Amino acid sequence: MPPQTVTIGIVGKTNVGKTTFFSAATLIEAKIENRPFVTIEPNVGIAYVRKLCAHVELGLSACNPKNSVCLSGYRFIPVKLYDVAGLIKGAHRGRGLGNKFMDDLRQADVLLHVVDMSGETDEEGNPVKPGYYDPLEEIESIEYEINEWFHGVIARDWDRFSRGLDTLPWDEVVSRIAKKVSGLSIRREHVVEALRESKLENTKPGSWREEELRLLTQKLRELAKPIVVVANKMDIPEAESNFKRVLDVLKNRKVVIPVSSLFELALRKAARLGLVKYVPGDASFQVVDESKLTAKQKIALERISDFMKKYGGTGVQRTLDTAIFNVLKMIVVYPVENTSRLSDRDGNVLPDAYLVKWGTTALELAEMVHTELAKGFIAAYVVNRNKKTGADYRLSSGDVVKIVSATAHG
Ligand SMILES: Nc1nc2c(ncn2[C@@H]2O[C@H](COP(=O)(O)OP(=O)(O)OP(=O)(O)O)[C@@H](O)[C@H]2O)c(=O)[nH]1
Ligand SMILES: [Mg+2]
Repeated sequence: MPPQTVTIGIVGKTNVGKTTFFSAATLIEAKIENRPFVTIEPNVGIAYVRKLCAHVELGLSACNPKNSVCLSGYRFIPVKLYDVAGLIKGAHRGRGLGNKFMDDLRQADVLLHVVDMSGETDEEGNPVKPGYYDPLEEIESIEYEINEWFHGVIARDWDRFSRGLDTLPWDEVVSRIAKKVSGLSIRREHVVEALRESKLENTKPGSWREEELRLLTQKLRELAKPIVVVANKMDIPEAESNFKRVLDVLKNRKVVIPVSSLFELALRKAARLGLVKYVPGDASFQVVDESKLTAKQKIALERISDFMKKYGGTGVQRTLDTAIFNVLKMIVVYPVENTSRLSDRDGNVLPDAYLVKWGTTALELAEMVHTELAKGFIAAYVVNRNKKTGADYRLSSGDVVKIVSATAHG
């Protein structure tokens, strides 16, 4: 089975720009308004992560992508994006829309926490003057709500569940816990690591106190749903000093990315209308025909251009790429059939780009391409390294791989 599409969840206080970020990344029209709780039902769409295409790295003139897109030499690989309703402080006690809707994010592999860096929305998401509300307070209080949601889901029924575990061998205990939490997209390796970090290995779950269970769920959240902070609305002047302060306070504890979702959305719309040439993630864009722009459009594009010079882009693509490549440490590999043409059987050059976990082996890749291929696995030929490797070879980003198998597939 091809690798499962990675899922990214967008979370945050209400009225901070979550849906604007979602629309910018997916170009799906969704309701955006400057008031709290506009989004109620989740928006689901496809966004893309960007990596230099292997056809460029290998000096080919072009490729024929099938499961992804190639734009100006960059391969864009699809990921699933979820935009849900907003949270406010006290959501776990039922304030605002509560936090039950967060269950829509059970499948998320990573969370983007959108924060209003300008401080122009108060604790409840109501519009106020820029600089009024402290985004640092927002980062902490909303993360607390996310943790409460996560803890609530895992701790539900814990007493009854844990009672039966104390007489079982440790390995079985781990398996039972992994099964209980699997609906939150938590893998067994996350459970093993979280138990280790909470120093709960080889102890009796029935005897864990509330603090111990909390520590475990906190570690599980950090491992299975890591958070990237989206410092949004950086186009508003008041955001800049807030951003510096937030970075200073958080030091290297969190990944924080300066973003203007509003500018990215405007730019992608302008590109769609043919007014500008813009490849998402680029640090600049080109106006196609100056004479076709209205005075208003010119001013808006100039502002956007200045912003991009300052921050190296709008930050939306950078956020998605950071979440997938740096935080989840995923890599891109290209399975092929024909090693001289780097193509599939039909001659499509580098048709598929697979997003896989760092550490994935050649045999695991064979399984993703086709289970039959894996059954008859003989070797993997890594074209870009001109190297024949075995089942245990750990793939590197950009590898173009032909699986040599005794069982022909297809
Ligand atoms: N200046 C500026 N405004 C933004 C930015 N992103 C969003 N906004 C504005 O913020 C307001 C709220 O945007 P939404 O995208 O609806 O916010 P949300 O977080 O989805 O809100 P709810 O669904 O109601 O919780 C709108 O007026 C947007 O235009 C940004 O990067 N810069
Ligand atoms: Mg919304």
